Amino acid sequence: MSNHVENEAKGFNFSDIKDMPHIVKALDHNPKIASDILNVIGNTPLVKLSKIPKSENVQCDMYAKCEFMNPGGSVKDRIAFRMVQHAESKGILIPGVSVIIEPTSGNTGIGLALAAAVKGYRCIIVLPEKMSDEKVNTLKALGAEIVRTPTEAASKDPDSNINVAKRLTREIPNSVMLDQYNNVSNPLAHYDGTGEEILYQLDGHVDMVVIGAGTGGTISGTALKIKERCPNCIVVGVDPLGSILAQPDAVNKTDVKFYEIQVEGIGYDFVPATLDRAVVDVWVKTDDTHTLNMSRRLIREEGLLCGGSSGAAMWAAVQAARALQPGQRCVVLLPDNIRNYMTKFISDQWMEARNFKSLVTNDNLRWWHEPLTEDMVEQLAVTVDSRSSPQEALEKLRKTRASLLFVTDYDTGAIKGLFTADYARRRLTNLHGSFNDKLEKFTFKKYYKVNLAKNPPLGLVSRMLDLEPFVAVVKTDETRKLEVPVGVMTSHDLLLHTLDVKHVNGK
Ligand code: P1T
Repeated sequence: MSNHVENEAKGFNFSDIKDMPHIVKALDHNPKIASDILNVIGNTPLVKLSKIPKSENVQCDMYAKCEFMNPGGSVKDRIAFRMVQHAESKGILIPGVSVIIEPTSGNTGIGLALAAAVKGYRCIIVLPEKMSDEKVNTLKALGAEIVRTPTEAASKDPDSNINVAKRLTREIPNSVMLDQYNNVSNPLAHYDGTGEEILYQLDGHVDMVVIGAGTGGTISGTALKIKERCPNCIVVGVDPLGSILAQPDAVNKTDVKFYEIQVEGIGYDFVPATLDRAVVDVWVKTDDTHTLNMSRRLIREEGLLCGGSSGAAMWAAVQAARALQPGQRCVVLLPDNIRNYMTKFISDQWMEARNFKSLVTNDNLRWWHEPLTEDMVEQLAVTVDSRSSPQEALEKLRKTRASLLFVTDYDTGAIKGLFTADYARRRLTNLHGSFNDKLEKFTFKKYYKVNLAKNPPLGLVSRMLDLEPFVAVVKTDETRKLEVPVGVMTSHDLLLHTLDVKHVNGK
């Protein structure tokens, strides 16, 4: 059997969607017993929202489509199962023989790994470093193999998850990339499933739907179906700052480049074939702070155990739904579940360390709000130039007895990341690294950092130390307009300072 990338070029038109082959589940009942877990996908609850609409002055009725209640934990179970069913029906996928390979931000991967576990496929999931370890652990538990790619790689780069998956598909015998970005089964799953269900649940009466866009399959398929029966329904697309999916119009003037999107699953630097921008009436741009705080409110106030992109959709829905009248109906789709983010936005420390939430007060400790100053940093920075080898870096770490090295760019002096013994060990033991690799591969980028120019409170340093054993201290070099290393703070350094030097009584 030859290797296969489904729909390498876009092989469909959205205008033909009505005439494509359809699979619609019974909407009015669930069978008493499901033949396997894949047949439980879909038919998710629609839940009326109460507290948030009221406190945000929304007059219309708001409903949450709870996609996080799918068996794999997300809306993407629908398309994973549908793509597998379709490929099997065409003889492209053969259980026990074919290898499923897919680039994903994780949830499509979980859906595919679920199908692969039930049906007996080897499954390789290619996902950027940014995506949570919780997703990776779920994937591994389902038996998938994981390949991680650099978050900063643009979709066109050879190192992007899409291009790495394509390369693996060429190299691994009997492999198939179902390609959610070009596969018509992606929007079709929502046209037949999500859209049909919402119409059924609201007796054919929908005035607005608000849906985030990644591949665009959810918004395109759902909205095309709903507009067939409710032509006046307003379709609101949700796109994070820094992404280019929203069409340029007045609403998007706020778009910024180089914005690091923490929210997983939505936003891209290219427009996938599975996104029908013509079906979207309005785009709302979202930022991480509003988004993640809204996800926390959905959990805390409405009891909906959802993920980050759900907060983006809800925040956008609140803005858009203020235009609706009492009695009108707005549906907001909540794509994935809390489990994916237990160590991320669910954690107060994680939110505070990134400034998404203000620092918790700790009135018992007088030093909590005092700023960290340069003289408090006892472990001064040791640097290693980015052209060095991992072996040289390790040698330097050993000789200087530093906790870590700052890896700096040879030409500019800019900080590229950290070299730590712990990350070097993990690279070698768990990530197939070798000391013949470039230092880049051994450079740890997800570290916690404070800039002295911003007068970081010691409490913030302490909250960061709850998450990682080291906090990198930097300052801004005004002439070169770049951050330069100062040193490192550990719990030991913080305690020494706060107990001995400042407040001898321990407070
Ligand atoms: O791909 P789309 O149908 O537009 O759904 C967007 C989306 C929203 N929220 C979350 C949490 C998601 O995971 C996604 C899309 N996810 C993938 C593209 C993926 O590979 O998992």
